[in-house]
Amino acid sequence: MASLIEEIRALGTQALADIRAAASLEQIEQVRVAVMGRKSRLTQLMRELGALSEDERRKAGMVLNEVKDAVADELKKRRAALEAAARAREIAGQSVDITLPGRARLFGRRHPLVQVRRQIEEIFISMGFSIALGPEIENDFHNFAALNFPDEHPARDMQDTFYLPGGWLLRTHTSPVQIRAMLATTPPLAVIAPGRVYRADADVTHSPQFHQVEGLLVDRRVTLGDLKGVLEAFAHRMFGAQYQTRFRPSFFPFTEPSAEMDIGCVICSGVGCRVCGGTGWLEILGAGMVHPAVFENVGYDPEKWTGFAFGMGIERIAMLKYGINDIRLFFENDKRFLEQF
Ligand code: FA5
Repeated sequence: MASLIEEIRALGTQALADIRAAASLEQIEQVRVAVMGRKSRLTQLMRELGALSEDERRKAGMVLNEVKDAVADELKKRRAALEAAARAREIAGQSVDITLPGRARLFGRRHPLVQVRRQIEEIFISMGFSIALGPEIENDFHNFAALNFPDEHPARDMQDTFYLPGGWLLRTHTSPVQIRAMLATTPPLAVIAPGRVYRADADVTHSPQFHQVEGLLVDRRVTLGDLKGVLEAFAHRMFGAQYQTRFRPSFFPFTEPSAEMDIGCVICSGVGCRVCGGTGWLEILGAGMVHPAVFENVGYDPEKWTGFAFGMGIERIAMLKYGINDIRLFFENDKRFLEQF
């Protein structure tokens, strides 16, 4: 009998040691089965109690119950401790390392032509011009006739027109927006018209589809001096005040007199290089005083109203500003090119 109680106590001591030594939830479950399971020695001893005398059964039963309670208690404590440790490890594994450098985000950019167009718009808007728009598919009246291009006049050959069926054409310049703006309102007015235009023309500085910005100002007693002042201010803001400008006589059917404006070569600063053909000057736009015939075509009295107009290629301005030598770069969507702006 004494040896039975000793065995029970020894089993208990061993079980408690095994429980404390369990290092994981799996191990603690193995220990539980080993010490309390149906096939364990403790369970077997429980069954064997029946064979003892009543007195012995009571004494041994008491010890057995004590040991079982202690073992169950220890199992519960150890399991709770292991679960807490496992949870702590899981949380530690999930923690955010705030010292890691962030992942760089890729940002898109505005196309260089859009950037230049917006700069041009901002400059003229700051001078009081507003933006006017017109369709890319035009008729002969707006693109040519109202702009004083006579029928069969060779001036039409200056602009290699894409004709469409039904008398339509792809506008060859933004000047038709002048006509639309004047037909839509009464003077005074000051508008710029940015937009896409088309010509059957392609080499390193000419593209079949390109962009222009038109300008038109109509008021009383507008002079060539006003035109020069506005365009010079524009050139200085666009390229920098260090560049000189000059006006050369030119011809457009819709302006009289007509001029082309040059700025000092942005590459060689006027010394003469390949880009400016050795002249030291770069042409940046066409301009002139609105031809009286154009005013008549839109119902404005040329005795009462005067005005100036100008037109420039956005690609050309962008190429000069950024030193780009091939117009096709704007349209190839090569990221290495576009990322530079
Ligand atoms: C005109 O188109 C006139 N409408 C400009 C104007 C407006 C003059 C108002 C007077 C008053 P021009 O054909 O020169 O003019 O074209 C103007 C600019 O467009 C040129 O200086 C050039 O920079 C640009 N350009 C012309 N053709 C192309 C092309 N195929 N590709 C890229 N840019 C072009």
